[in-house]
Amino acid sequence: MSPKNDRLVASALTSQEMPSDKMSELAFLGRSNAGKSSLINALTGVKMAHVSSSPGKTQRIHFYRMKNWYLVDLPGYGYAKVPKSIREQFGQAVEDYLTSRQPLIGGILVQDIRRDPQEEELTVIRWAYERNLFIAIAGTKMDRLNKHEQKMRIDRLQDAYHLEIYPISSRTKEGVDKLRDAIRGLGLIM
Ligand SMILES: Nc1nc2c(ncn2[C@@H]2O[C@H](COP(=O)(O)OP(=O)(O)OP(=O)(O)O)[C@@H](O)[C@H]2O)c(=O)[nH]1
Ligand SMILES: [Mg+2]
Repeated sequence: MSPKNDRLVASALTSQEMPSDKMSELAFLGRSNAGKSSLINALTGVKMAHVSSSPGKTQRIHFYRMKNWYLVDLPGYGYAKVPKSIREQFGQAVEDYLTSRQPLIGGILVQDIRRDPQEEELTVIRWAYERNLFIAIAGTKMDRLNKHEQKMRIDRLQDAYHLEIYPISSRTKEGVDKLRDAIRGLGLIM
């Protein structure tokens, strides 16, 4: 196993394949290509999640061991080029995970700051509310916008979600510290 994967403890599709020690889990989820894996690597300072050169590569639920929790990288939804049968299989796995996984305490919904929320994002938020899970929005790829556009997009997502928006660039590391602090605020030690 390569050093970057030392923390990967499970790549699961079914609950039987997931860790059974009941340590808290925080999930990173969002549309394919939104920048989940890049954000995970920027937050942890470890190149542990695979950054896709072509989107739709994360097709299993990956569990990475942190000090007192598991960081969970969920497959990105909404990527058309992944065959439908596979898409449905991991779509179901993600839904099962988010709606019934007991150690799950919350999610970071990762979304390209330039995009508006769609049906899938709102569904995810509803699941989180139904279970009283922590949820925050990480608006990625801020480096793609100028200052004026950045402000417009942050305001827009704030209005759409009514949740805390963490504007982020995994490329320049802007905003990464602030999100890391929020995660620490949940009692999760990086
Ligand atoms: N400019 C810029 N590009 C980014 C940023 N974050 C991610 N990217 C790029 O966006 C593409 C997708 O990034 P990933 O981190 O693999 O996205 P993902 O959400 O994990 O994608 P899937 O695993 O396919 O669902 C890659 O080409 C990244 O280099 C960012 O903050 N700024
Ligand atoms: Mg990924």
